[in-house]
Amino acid sequence: MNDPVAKRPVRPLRRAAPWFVAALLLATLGLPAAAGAFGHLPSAPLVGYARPSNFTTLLVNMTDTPRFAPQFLAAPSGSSVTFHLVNQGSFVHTFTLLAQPKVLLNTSWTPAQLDHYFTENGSLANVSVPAGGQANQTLAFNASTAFDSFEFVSVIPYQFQAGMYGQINLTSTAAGLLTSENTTDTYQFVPAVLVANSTHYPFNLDVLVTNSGNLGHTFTVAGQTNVTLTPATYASYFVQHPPLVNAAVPSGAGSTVWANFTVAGPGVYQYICTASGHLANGMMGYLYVGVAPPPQPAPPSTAIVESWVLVGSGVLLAFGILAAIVATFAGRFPPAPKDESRQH
Ligand SMILES: [Cu+2]
Repeated sequence: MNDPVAKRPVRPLRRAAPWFVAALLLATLGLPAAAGAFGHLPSAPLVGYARPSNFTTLLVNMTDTPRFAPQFLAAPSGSSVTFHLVNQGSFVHTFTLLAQPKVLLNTSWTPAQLDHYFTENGSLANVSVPAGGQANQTLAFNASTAFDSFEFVSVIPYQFQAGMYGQINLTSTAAGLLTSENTTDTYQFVPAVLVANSTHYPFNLDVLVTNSGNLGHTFTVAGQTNVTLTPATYASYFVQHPPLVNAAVPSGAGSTVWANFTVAGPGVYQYICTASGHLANGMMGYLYVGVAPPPQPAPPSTAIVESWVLVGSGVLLAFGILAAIVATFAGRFPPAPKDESRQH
């Protein structure tokens, strides 16, 4: 048998493989850090600016209670809105959207009176969804609908009368009038600073409040500007000055509530959670309307960690490439052990 080392084909890629694997592993370690950094990049007020694109999809569940869930929807005017209708019940329901803005139908009407209204006034949409079924209805709301609210009802006899109605609020296309807020089990609003700017007053502000923990909370906004509420004073204050909105955030992770309210004028509005003991634990924030918020501390940056990881990956990768090149031109390094049992 000839010298097995000389005969063995050089496999530069296999030789370099450990370096590539190491580089890949290190790069993989770096990716979550990078993703985390991106997730935290916007400082607190900017999180509130998260807006739907020009194409908004709104999920509307239909139940046998009978209810629309959620009951209140919001979308920017000047956008194309797709209502994704899901009938979760075992009865047929309709999504019948009024053509007239700012009109609320009378729940004491008979089914015949309700039908008569739509015969006379038409509708923007009238979709019947069978039990367990789904449907999509897309409508374009042009910019002139800003600050309009359209009611939708189910026209199946006695469903509207029993409470199956809701509203879609069209916000302005101006930034900041549709915003979002989260509640946590550590008694925090995230962000604790909301910013809204409007070209006119009063205006409607729609805040989607999402429960990021499990505890129930409230999103309660003081009715006056520049008021500082404390655990000892807020209850009596709200008796004197009703809050702009007092939205109950249901318990359970991921539950949501729309806090839709009207802001009369610019200023700083404090918002708090009125659940017992939560404000005492610091559960409050400030809504800056037409007023610049104080500068926010920069979020802790993971950029240094990332660049080290990326440089490390690069170095390992370079070693791998170098090993491959060396192996290609110089054969195996180091030489294979001369172990006869491993030859074939
Ligand atoms: Cu709370």
